[in-house]
Formats: sequence, structure tokens, C-alpha cells
Amino acid sequence: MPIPKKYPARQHALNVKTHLKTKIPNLSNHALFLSGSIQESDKYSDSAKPFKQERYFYYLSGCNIPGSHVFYDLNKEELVLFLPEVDQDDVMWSGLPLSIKEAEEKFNVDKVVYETEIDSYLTKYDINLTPDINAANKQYRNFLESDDKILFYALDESRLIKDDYEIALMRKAAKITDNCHLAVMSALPIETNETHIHAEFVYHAIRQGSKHQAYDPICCSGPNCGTLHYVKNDDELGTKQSILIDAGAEWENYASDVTRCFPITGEWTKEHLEIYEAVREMQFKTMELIKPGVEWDELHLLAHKILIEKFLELGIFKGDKQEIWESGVSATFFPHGLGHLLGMDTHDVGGYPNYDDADEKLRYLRLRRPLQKGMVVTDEPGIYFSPFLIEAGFKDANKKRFVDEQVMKKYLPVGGVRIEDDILVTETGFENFTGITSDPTEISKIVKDGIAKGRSYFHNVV
Ligand SMILES: [Mn+2]
Repeated sequence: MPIPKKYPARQHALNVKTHLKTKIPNLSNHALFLSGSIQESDKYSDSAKPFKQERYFYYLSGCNIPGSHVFYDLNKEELVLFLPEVDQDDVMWSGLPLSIKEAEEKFNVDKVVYETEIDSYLTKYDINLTPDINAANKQYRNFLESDDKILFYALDESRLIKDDYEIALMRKAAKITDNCHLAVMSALPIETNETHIHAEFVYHAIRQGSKHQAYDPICCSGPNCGTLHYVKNDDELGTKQSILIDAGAEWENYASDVTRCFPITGEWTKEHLEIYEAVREMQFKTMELIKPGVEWDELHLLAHKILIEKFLELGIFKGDKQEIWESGVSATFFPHGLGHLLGMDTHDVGGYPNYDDADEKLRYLRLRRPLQKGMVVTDEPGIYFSPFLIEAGFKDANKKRFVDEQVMKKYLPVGGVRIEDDILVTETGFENFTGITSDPTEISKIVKDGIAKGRSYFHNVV
């Protein structure tokens, strides 16, 4: 099927209706009303905060204009977009906004009108469902019904399955991200601080038209790689051995989320490569099992089993495999989940995590349901040597006794390794959106080729 020309907001509204109907069979007196984000200013200042469109609103409109709203008539299946009134002052500073006619051409909705008409729509039905009352919609609060779990359920179940249009956006985001990771790996002569890694990634994303990152890039070196969401990004690379960069560009509000690791000199140390190969095996062996119907829990636990086997081979763990498994000590070194849903949000909706799970191996897994065709997930195993996590884990004597501390100490300078790709679940298996290599030999070559080019090869004015 050819990909539609416009963001398929009307189909998305129908998807939401379908899911609502499973919970509310008679929707005849219901409508939906969703408000987008408003443009906010910094406190005591007239400078604008970065604008980020509210994701549920975008799903039902494809519209990035601040201060917009959308109404969906569930009976007539009519989608109406409300634009903010034209403010003359704004026109002077910011230029003319989109006209009603231009908006009708641009967006996949049935009608576009100004916000002054909202009241006449909100009085049509008894119940106008909205996710919550906030600064954007509080003036209509008397007409709205919020905190409706059923609405969130319907929105999340709809967003869970990506259509061809969304998949095309995510492929594009992933492609931009591939190029950025390649640029970072290739530019060691101008990367002597973690900040330079961050700068190189974002520079190449913006050059490709992606002005926003899906999330703050995590750019760490050496022992800093053991901090899962490290965002300081300002340490000298110095004589450290490893880099971990977890960064993803955004394309039209759709995310990519990719992690790569490489040696700073291009030459893997023995310990870095051993951990890298272990993580790579955790990723390959889980990825090849991805297909509809598979329980994500099972793949996550398989990654733990591989970690345990690898640590026994390396001598980091000692003792009985089954007892090691039951002790939970593998979570000291692999504390997060194998992966999460990806979409407009980096940790996308619909995964139903259980952060109170009694099994600590599963506690931080953000996707707790079988895979379905059309889901996009990250496959991102990791192994970390975080002094903080190790100290916490060792408070439990039944974990500590399985670790050979002398052997483990050799791995502390590696900090951590994570490999993360973005995967679409297809009818028969999966498609990997991520193209940047994770092969350690190829990575070594890319880094060394970059180093050989020398500093003067790079565009670098400061
Ligand atoms: Mn991720």
C-alpha cells in the first residue's frame, strides 16, 4: 500500500474509536477533545521555552501549531481542528500563521476553524472525553470529562501499533541517527572531551534537518559509561579506553534511540572487547527471536542467562549457574530492561511496566506484553561496572558470594557497554531500522581511519 501524503490523523481517530468501543459499547453521547501544548515562556522572561507538541494531540491531528485543539465527533467520525486566533502582535514578530485554507490542505482533518468556535462543538454531546485538565484546556473545563482511564487505554493501544506513515517517519529518524553515530566514531581528532561527542552528534542531526533530539544525548567515557542516563557529558576523554553514546534524532515528532560503543584509540582493550562481545551476543540472540506472539519478558530473561554464562566463562562469576540465576546478581550488572516501545515518545506508551515487580530482573522492564506486528521496540542489552550498583548489590551476601572481586576489578575501567537498535516487529519476524554497524572490527576501522585523517581534516573553527 502506498504511504499516504498526509499524517493519517483521521485513521488514528478511527483507531481510538475502535479501542474505545471495546470498553464503552454505546458511544452515541461521547466525543473527544484534545488540546495541544501551548507556547510557554521562561519565568520572569519573554524568551520562549523549547516547544514540544503534546503527543496524544499530535496523534489525532498531525499539527505542530502551539495552542491548537482537536474535536472528534465519534458519531459522524468527523475530525475538527481548531487553530488559535491570529494575534496581530505575533504577526509583526513571527510572520503570518497558517491560514484556515492552508491548514485544510496540510492536515488530514475534516474541518479547520478558529478556537472561537470551540464552545459550539463542546455543547453537542453530553460527554467530551479529554486526557486531563491543564493550562491549555482549563477554560473549557466545565465541558470536559478528564482522568478517564478508558481514554488513555484507547489512545495507548492505538499508538502501540505503528502504521506505514509512522514507520516511514521512524525509518527516516533512524537513518539520520546512523549518519550521526558514524560521524561521532569518525571524528576522534576533534573529540577530546565528552562535550565534543555530544556536539558532533547534534551538529550532524541538525545538518540533516532534525532540529530536535528525541532525548538528551548520553555521551560518556570510561567509568562514566556505568551511569545509565549520564547527561553531564563534560568529562575529558584523557587516557580512558571506552566511549558509550546513546543518542537519537527525532523526525517530525518520531524518535530514534540508538547506542553505540567504541574504543577511544580504535584499539579494543581485552576487557572492553570481552564485555562488548558478551553484550553483542545478548543482543543478537534476543533479536533473532523477535516476532509476533513472543513474550518480551522471555527475551529479557534470555539476555540475563547469556550474561551469566559469559561471566562464568570470564571468571567474573563463580559457582552454580542456577544459584547465580536465583540470587538476582545478574541485575547488578544488567539493571535495566532489554528494551522498550519506541514511537513519538522515546519510552513510548502501552508497555505497562511493573516497577514493583518482586523479581528484580524484571522490575525495570518497560515492555511487559507479547510482541505484535507493528510495534517498534529497542533491543538494548547492557553490562555495567558501576561502583554504586556493585556496592548496593554486595549488601546482599547471597549475591556477593558469586562474584570474584579480583577478576571483576579488571573490568572497572570499561565502565559499561550497551548496544541498542530500533526494531519493527513484522508479520514473520522483524526489521532492524538501525544501520550503523555494531561489528567491533568495523568499528575499530572506522575509528582508526578517522584518527589517521588528523585534526586539520575536520571542520572545526574552535
Ligand atoms: Mn533506549
